[in-house]
Amino acid sequence: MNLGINNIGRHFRWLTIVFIGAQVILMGQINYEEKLVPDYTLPNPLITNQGVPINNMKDWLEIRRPEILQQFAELMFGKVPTDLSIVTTFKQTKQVLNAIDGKAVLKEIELSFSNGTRSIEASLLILLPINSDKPVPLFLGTNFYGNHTIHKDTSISITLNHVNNNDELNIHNNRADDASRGGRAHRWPIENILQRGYGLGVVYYGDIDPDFDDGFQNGIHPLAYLPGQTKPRKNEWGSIAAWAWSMSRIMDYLQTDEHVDHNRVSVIGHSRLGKTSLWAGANDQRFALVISNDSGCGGAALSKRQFGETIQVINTNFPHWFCENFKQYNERESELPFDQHMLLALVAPRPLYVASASEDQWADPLGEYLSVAHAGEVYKLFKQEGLDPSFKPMPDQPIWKGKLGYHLRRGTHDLTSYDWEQYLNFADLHLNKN
Ligand code: GTR
Repeated sequence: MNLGINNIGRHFRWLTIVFIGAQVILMGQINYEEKLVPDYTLPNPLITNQGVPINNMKDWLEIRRPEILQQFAELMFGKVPTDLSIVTTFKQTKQVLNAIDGKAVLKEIELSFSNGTRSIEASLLILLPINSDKPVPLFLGTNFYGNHTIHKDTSISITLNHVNNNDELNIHNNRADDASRGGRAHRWPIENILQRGYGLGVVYYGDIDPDFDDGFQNGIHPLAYLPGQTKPRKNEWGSIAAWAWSMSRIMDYLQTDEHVDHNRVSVIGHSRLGKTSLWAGANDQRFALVISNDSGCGGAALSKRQFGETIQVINTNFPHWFCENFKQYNERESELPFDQHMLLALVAPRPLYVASASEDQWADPLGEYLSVAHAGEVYKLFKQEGLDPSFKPMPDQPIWKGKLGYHLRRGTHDLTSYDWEQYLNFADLHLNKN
């Protein structure tokens, strides 16, 4: 079995140090026992930092929501630099009228990010149902190994940027080629998505910022440096915030695409990219539906439970994901002025779906459910039903109340057609597809 760096933590339970090549992976002391979860108090999303209760939608939207958003930006994901001088331009580089075995119109849009002296390019792949005569709702997602991995269709371009090696996908020397075409197709049931009347947009996250710790020398970050600056400030964007920011730039493009109904765009991501979709959806209210698949620590899971992956472990193994300020909470979860239920609450009153997998204890499925349930307090302000925190979700029995959806899929850490089936049904219900 090839565990790969990203899966190692799922297989070791106690203090473990693993050597992979030159890299040391610290797993820390991982708790998987419910009875060992420490006593914790969740901050109330409906009380301001000054202790003022929030009891109406207006005060939530105008006072408390910006306050929470600011805290997550400042202390966890990192702010997009305020003096950002990156200009994003879009250019359609390809159109194929009968892609995906004649089921889709395929477009590729080149996104170019430039600060005037330096630029990087990313490729947005858009697939639209072949016979749609009106703008379609669309799922927008990020992928781990390149757009060409989501389907074997040879018209999909292969990224020239750094790709993390993966033996199963035949990716070596950090370069992708034809050998990995369709290698992640099981995560993207494209035919079903198209057949249900939805479009799909995907971007390879490494086009925006390669996913390894290089001190922020490659990808989008250096484009924002002021003269003499060599890394983001302590409160400035890590990689997740950069990936999420790019989702918003893609949304800028989608607003100009007459084939896409930009009022019905759902943002979706799995695992670290589920953390990304949550942060994108929290920041950008143009996303009509926000979906987090197995996002775990730093995503939907409550940090203060310290169940499965912890802040210290994630910051050690992936020092580039969050901002420098977040490291002060390593082994200090109790001092965090927020928890992840407040990140989810930032999506309110828009529909939100969180999913877990029963064998993905590393991501703390119960902590993910509780997070949605506690975010419900804010949805209630909008006269929406919430989920009951004392309820124990059962595998393969989705729980939907009001604008909130949750399921615990039986199985391992993955994005499967079962997950997608729920997301499509939920989108049908909430995005009023006709
Ligand atoms: C893991 C990491 C998780 C999750 C996952 C993934 O190793 O610890 O937080 O993000 O990677 O993205 O696949």
